[in-house]
Amino acid sequence: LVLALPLVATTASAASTSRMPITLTSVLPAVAEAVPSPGDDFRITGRTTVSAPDSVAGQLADALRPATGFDLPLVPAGGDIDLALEPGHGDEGYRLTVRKSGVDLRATAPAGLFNGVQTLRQLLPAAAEAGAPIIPGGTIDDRPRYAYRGTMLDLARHFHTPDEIRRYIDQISRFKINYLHLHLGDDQGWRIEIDAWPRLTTVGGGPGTGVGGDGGGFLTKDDYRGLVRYAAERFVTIVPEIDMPGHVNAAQVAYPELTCDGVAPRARTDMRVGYSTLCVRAEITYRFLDDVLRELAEMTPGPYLHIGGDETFATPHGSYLAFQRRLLPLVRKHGKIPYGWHEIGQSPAAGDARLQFWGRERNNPSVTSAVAAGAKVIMSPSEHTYLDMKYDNFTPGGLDWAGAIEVSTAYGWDPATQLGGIPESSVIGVEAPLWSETLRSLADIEFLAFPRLVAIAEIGWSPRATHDWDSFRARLGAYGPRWVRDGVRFHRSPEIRWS
Ligand code: TNX
Repeated sequence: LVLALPLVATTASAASTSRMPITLTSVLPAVAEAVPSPGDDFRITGRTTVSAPDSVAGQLADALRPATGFDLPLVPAGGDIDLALEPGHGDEGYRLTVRKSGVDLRATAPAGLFNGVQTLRQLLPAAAEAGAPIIPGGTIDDRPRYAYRGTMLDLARHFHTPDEIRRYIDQISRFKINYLHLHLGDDQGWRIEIDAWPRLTTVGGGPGTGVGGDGGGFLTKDDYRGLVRYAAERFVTIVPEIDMPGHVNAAQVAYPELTCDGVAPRARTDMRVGYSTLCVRAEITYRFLDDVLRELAEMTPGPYLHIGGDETFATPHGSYLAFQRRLLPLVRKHGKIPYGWHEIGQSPAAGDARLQFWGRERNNPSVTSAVAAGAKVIMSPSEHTYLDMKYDNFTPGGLDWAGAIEVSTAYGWDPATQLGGIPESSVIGVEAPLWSETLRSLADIEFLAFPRLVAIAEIGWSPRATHDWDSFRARLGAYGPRWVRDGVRFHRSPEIRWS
């Protein structure tokens, strides 16, 4: 009996989980407002038609067909499921109205329709076999808390292919993540083709350029442009990063003239940080930066160029400030807003730059003064958002310098109050970085990103008042079968009851 009891309890709860009905509030990240109307469920049948602007019609079909098993023909307008643009829903918001007679999705911009489609796909069963194709009745009014909801992928420590990046974009965009920051240069490798400096990639992206000497590779300009386009179709903006003045060993192996003594350093495949620096007093450094930033800006439609600026232990403080005084105006000259790790806030030239706060301290004087002078902040506190940290002592791969981060830790913070000394209005969003020292495959990436990235997505999208751990963990547990369906590897966190 003692043994039987827990077994009975487990069976009962598993059964009740799988029967848990999908409701308007089952969505990840939580919607801002939902008014259920139980009598108004819409049933999709073989005769259901859909209408949508071209920019989202394909996505809609992909979302609805597998969940229903029906063909759902597109009609020019007035379909049973009708997507259309209208004013009043903000840059990314939408209204979804579900009645017995049909479903209306309205948004001001295509990005809002896309977000509504992501919601809609979660309101349907995971697959045609998994339940009746019913959309729960009622109305959702949804919009983001923060305009910037990002994740970062480190291509420098280990290269990841365009195919892997596209699959990652598919998955992150389901949770309304709208920025993908690509860390393209570091001590171990350089991953983006620059015409004016070809050895950056022929040498810096060659075979063996990665932690442990495995991997290597780089994005051609065509690869990069293709990724920008693919991401844009999913309303994700690419943010390219070249980390400077530190984290530049691979560039210096390729071009020894970027060191002060002109001597090529040895190629590095270890995980240490903080030993390399560009030569701040050499003019060639700024010709190099001008070329790199110009070519990056030309192929990047998004507003930001990320210039790194972290862990510059080999650059004396005065040199760091002198360097930023030249670098920050170069970014603006090429028409972009400078974005960097929060250390760039030490520079009086930061102006309206974006600072990515990755610290664990609750107060940072140089961030406070940069914000007072016009800078904005993206919150990536490492003890909550670093996707490369282990979940617990048993996690294969990952690092642990910022502590273990289980799902509840990724969920348990507020971007508005995490960092003191700055007004809430200076925080424009959140980002979860994934450094790749220990990662090789897409499965490695997925395992560390999911489910924690979903916690960060909810912290960034959903209103503060909706944040609730018990609600989040129930919705997350119910999402498991969708990752299984999509072949996404994820951490079956013991904190979550997975269905
Ligand atoms: C710190 S966080 C770094 C990276 C490492 C990472 C590993 C930050 C701005 N810099 O160089 O890859 O730790 O977790």
